[in-house]
Formats: sequence, C-alpha cells, structure tokens
Amino acid sequence: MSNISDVKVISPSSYVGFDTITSQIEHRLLKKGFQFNIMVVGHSGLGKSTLINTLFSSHLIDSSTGQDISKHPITKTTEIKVSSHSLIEDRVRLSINVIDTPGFGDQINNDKVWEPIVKYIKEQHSQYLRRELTAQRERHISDTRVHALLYFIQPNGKGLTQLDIAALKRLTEIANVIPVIAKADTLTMDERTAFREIIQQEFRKHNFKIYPYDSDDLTEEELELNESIRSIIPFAVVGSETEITVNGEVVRGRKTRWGSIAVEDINQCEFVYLREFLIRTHLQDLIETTSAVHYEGFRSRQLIALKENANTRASAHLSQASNPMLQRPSQ
Ligand SMILES: Nc1nc2c(ncn2[C@@H]2O[C@H](COP(=O)(O)OP(=O)(O)OP(=O)(O)O)[C@@H](O)[C@H]2O)c(=O)[nH]1
Ligand SMILES: [Mg+2]
Repeated sequence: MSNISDVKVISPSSYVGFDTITSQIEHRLLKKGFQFNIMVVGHSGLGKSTLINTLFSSHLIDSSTGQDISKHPITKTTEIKVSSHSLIEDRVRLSINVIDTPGFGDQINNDKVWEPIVKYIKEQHSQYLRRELTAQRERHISDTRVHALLYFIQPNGKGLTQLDIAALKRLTEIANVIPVIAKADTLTMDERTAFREIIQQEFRKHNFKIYPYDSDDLTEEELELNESIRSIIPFAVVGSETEITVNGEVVRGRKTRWGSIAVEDINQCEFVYLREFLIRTHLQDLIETTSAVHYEGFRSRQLIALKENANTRASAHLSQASNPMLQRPSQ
C-alpha cells in the first residue's frame, strides 16, 4: 500500500476549477448562517443581564416580540430564560441564543444552586445526541448547545466564594467557561490588578480548565494570542443600560463615585477586549470546541454507558438461559 506522502502532486495542465471549493463552502455557510449560544452565570445582582445587553448593544432585537430589548428595564432574573436574536452584518447572518440564569445566593438553601445550570447544559447535549442518532437524521440539527459561559465574579477584592468554587468545578468540566470580574467600576485600577492575580492563583490551585484551551493543531501565533488572553482573564468588565455624555459625545456608560466610565473605553475597563475575544477572534473556536471537546466527551460517555447496559442485559439473559435453576420448569 502506498503511503499518502508518496502521492505525487499534479498540477492539471488545464483549469479544472476545484479551487472554487472555498467559495462554494462560503456560499453554503452564508446560506445556513451561524448559531451562537451564550450563557451568563454567577451570584445574584452582578450585572449578568445588563452585560449581555451591553455586549450586543442595541443590535439585539427580541425575535419573539420584535422589540429592541435594550428599551426594556432589566429586572431580576428568576428562571433560566432563553431569548433568540438575529444579527446581520454584511452578508453574514448570526443567530444568537442568550441564556440568562438566576443569580446564586437568593435561595434560602444555596446548596447546589448550579445544578439546574449543569442540567440545562447536559440536556442540550443529550437532545443533540438523540437527534443525531435517529435513523432519519436531519441534515441540519439545530444547535442549542452552550458555546460560551460567562461566569461573573463578585468584585469583593478577596477571592472566589465557596459557591463559586463548587460551581466552577462542575461548569468548567462541561462548557467553555470565560470568567469576568463583574462591576469593575467599583474597584480602582490597582485593586483590579491585585484581584485578578488572586483569582488566577485560585484557578491554578483548583486546577480549573478555563477557556481558551491550547491544542496541538494551533499555530505559534494562535498559541501566543491565547497566552495573552489568559493573562487578562478574568476580564474586568462594566455593563450599562444607559448612555452618558463624555466630552460632548453620547456613549454607553455609568456614573461612578469618581466620575464617569465609558464602557467601550479600553483605558477604563476590559469590556472591549471581552467582546473582541468572543466575537472577533474566538467565535468559531468556541463553537468548534463545544462540539469537539465538551459534546464529544458527553457523547462517548453516553454511548459507552449504553453499550455496557446492553452487555449487562445480554449476559444476564445468557446466564439465565444456561443456569438450569433459573430456567422455567417445562410444562
Ligand atoms: N456599578 C455597576 N452596576 C452595574 C453594572 N452592571 C449592572 N449594574 C447594576 O446592577 C444591578 C443588577 O443588574 P442585573 O443586570 O439585573 O444583574 P443580574 O446579575 O442579572 O441580577 P440577577 O438576575 O438578580 O442575578 C442593576 O441595578 C444594574 O444597573 C456594572 O458594571 N457596574
Ligand atoms: Mg439577571
């Protein structure tokens, strides 16, 4: 058998046209559009719902009501709520599902408050697997798997809470977790730097697998980009529903104790870095990693369990058949 590396590369003498495959793929992808599912998780009142609105600014139109969601006042989130939105930029259609979750710490018993969230993520994997395993499987399975999970950390200056540690332990095993320091405007720049270091140390101590992940197929450049992103994780972010005037310009921002903060000013917070990372550099990787790492892990565990179940049943059946004591008395 010849090795693939022995195959001679031939340049056709006349134009065949397979170089158009890239535009054929592009055409197909554009027609299909892209699906991105993002979830926000963390202690209550940290600005989860606000940040999601800030992230996609006023582009987010609630497809169920047709209204601009930024026009609605944000209220306390009391249940896992999915809202679907469609964004169009140039020729690209991006469908976004935003999965908003209730904050931790409101319940009388906060034991295992992350469980409904873990259950939600696993359910999406399980739904996808079921649709993949049907005999007449759909050509395009609609994807509800969580591609990015923004985890909000309280800006307490001290570190993670016990609840954070327990939740992050479970969540980092099943999704691409991107931690952020919430309400960064309540900390000075120095406090943010010191706090970030504490949190990074805690991540290392607990061995949490924080997104982005390095893999063998990344180029030197991509590895460097990941390294620089890791150095500013958790991103210190500020969200806002309101507009303020800075030097005569109307921008999204907040009034703070020491003046005002423009959300999109890179000298004042890292909101823009987070958006760049999520949308401009890692959108496709988040989607692929969810499928290739998290879903794949779930899928193989499920299929192995299924097989083991079938084997146990088969061997129980066999031993029953060969054991005369267990055989039915003949009539
Ligand atoms: N200082 C400050 N306040 C913020 C920020 N983001 C949101 N807030 C305010 O914090 C309050 C809670 O915001 P939400 O977005 O409802 O917080 P949440 O995390 O979704 O809250 P739950 O749904 O109850 O868990 C609101 O009054 C917001 O205006 C921020 O970056 N800085
Ligand atoms: Mg909320």
